[in-house]
Amino acid sequence: YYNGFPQSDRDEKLDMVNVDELEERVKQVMPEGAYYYIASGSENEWTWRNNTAAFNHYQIIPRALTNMDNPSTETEFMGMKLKTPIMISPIACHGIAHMDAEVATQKGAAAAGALFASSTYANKSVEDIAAAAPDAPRFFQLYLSKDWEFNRMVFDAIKKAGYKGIFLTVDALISGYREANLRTNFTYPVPLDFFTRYLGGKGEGQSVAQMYASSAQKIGPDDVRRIKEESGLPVIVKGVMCAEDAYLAIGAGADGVYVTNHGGREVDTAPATIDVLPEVVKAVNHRVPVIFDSGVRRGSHIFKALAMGADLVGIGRPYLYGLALGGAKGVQSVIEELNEELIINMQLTGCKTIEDVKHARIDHIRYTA
Ligand code: FNR
Ligand code: LAC
Repeated sequence: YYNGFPQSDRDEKLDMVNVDELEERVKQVMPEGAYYYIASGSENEWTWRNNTAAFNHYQIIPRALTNMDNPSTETEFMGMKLKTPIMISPIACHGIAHMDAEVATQKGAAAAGALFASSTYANKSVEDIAAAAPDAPRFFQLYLSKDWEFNRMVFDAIKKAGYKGIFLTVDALISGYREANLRTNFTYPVPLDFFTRYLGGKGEGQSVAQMYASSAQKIGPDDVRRIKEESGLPVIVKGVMCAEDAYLAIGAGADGVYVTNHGGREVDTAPATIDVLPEVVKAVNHRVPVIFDSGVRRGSHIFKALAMGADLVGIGRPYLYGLALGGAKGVQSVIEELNEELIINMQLTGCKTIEDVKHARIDHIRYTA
């Protein structure tokens, strides 16, 4: 419990047939406000739902007679060796799921050999997160503050904590219209470290709107340049949904482009991310790495995103459910479940390596007449 808010203290591997079933299991054990903060989208939730459904717009072409077995999901990203191309997307306030919050998530991601990204609005400090897995690959997701003293303090803290780069989130400078949070009057029940440490204020009791208000709403290419200069870290722009923003990001010196619609929590009726991935990949034209997320619930979804141009594929909600149900081992279980499904798809398409997957054939669905 934190201040009367119930938190899981579990640390156990999870049995599951698929990751989707975890959502229902979490609903049984998590306070309503916290559950619907996670399991909801903006406005009519069209994008939230279609992020997953849209994967059916693309077909994996099976391959046989390939003389291939024992596929491997090992991959490399910006010099970091990973056991899987599955990445932990940044999510605020892991303390609504587990008492060890981002420390447990980092442990689970490290055990699965996956890149972990912690949110500006984490409960645990970047120092505690790093101490949980000192040598593990880790990125920091930045909500740029209006206060550049805050920004500089963050850059200093994350560099000292061994973070390898920054995901600069540009698509959520205010919250989408999320009715679930209004109905439950959701506020963060567990203090957010950077609020407590740098921004003043207690941390808990912040509403999502207040949290966003503390960050900058006005953001542009010059900010990308300035963050790169002042942090000295690679900067990947998170929230690119069109060619125009890919050109702007790369033109500003971005070291990568992260295609996402924030899991359907921002602009409702924005396209599913898988449907815009081809446009962005074409615009990027192999100049920098591409990261993809939103709606990923199957190994086949990961396969498709990789084959359509992504270098890493992030998951959000599923690992938070794993955290709530099983702590660090629960997070590891979710990543490994999806990785197992990816391996099956690799075997059945003759893809021995992730490089092979990146060259696999995907057809836009043949609509029956
Ligand atoms: C998020 N996301 C997010 N993104 C970000 O850049 N900073 C953040 O603090 C958060 N916080 C956050 C909280 C919750 C509860 C959710 C569900 C999502 C977005 C996240 O990084 C990612 O883009 C989506 O979660 C991916 O979609 P799926 O996999 O959750 O469908
Ligand atoms: C959200 C913010 C924290 O989506 O990005 O809730």
